Amino acid sequence: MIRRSLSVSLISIFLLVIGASLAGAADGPLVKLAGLEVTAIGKSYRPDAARVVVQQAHSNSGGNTSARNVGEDDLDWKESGYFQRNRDLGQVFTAERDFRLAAIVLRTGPAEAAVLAGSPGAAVFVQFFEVRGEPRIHDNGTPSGTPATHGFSTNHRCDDYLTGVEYLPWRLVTGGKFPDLPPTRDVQGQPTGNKDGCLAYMRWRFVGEAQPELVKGKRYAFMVGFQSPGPGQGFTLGNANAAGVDAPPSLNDAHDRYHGGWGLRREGDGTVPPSMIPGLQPPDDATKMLQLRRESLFAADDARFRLSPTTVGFPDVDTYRDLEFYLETE
Ligand SMILES: [Ca+2]
Repeated sequence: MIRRSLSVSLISIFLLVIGASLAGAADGPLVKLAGLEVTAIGKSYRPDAARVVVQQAHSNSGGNTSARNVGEDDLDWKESGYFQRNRDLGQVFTAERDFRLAAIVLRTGPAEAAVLAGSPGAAVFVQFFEVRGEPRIHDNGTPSGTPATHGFSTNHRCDDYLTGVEYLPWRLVTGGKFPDLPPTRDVQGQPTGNKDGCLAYMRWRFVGEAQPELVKGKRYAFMVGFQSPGPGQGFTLGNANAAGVDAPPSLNDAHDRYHGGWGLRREGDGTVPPSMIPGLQPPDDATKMLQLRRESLFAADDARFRLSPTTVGFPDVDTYRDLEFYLETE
């Protein structure tokens, strides 16, 4: 299991090593389309072999892999020195044949943060990217059995990340609302005890022109999130994560559940690494507060959707992660 054990000096060294230039804006058209409809389809889902072209059908039994978008006054302070960043989540996949994508089936996560109180009815989007290049694991060379260099995990895999690929913004599909799943936490952030929103399948369906035509052999990515900030907007996605595995870095070993892609995120304004000012409370200094808040909120308008996704995290848990997902044709 990944354990957060903070070591500020090690983090500083790591930050110097990886530099601050991993995240950036990506060129490419950003076609905006309405035509997203999101529905909850129950706790069981049997993929129809005639309609499902690509799938990763496994979710871990624990963990909160969260997408969220809250306003600046609702950001959650972490004692390690930052406001928890707003985040979109996604997945790279490979089109195994030419097809027109009608829907993505996703599953909420198993644990308590599956559906936060502000999620049902909130406007959501799906963004598509074309993915160019060949992924290479930037292996920091941390020996197996020793902690990640940044100190955020006891696992050696968690300071790796991917290079060698570009994510070109392609289409942004809006018009959907998060489905009416019962919240697993209430407006105060306390558990409701209702598990109906955990491990629940959702179909994110595209209507008409919003259905992308995908080309055999090409890599793409989809990313989902809340369009605008709002209180209590957060949900988790079920996924298979091999970041905690004690094995050499690999994107296609037996621990990886889907060799055609990997997990992705977009966090805050994209600053990598994020600024951190450890403390029980946020700093008093207004300038520092402004900076910390700005880094944790999404950029306005198109700047957010033009920000390149990344696998880099603290720890990096996306490189070795695949969402549970099913790509359906009509
Ligand atoms: Ca994978």
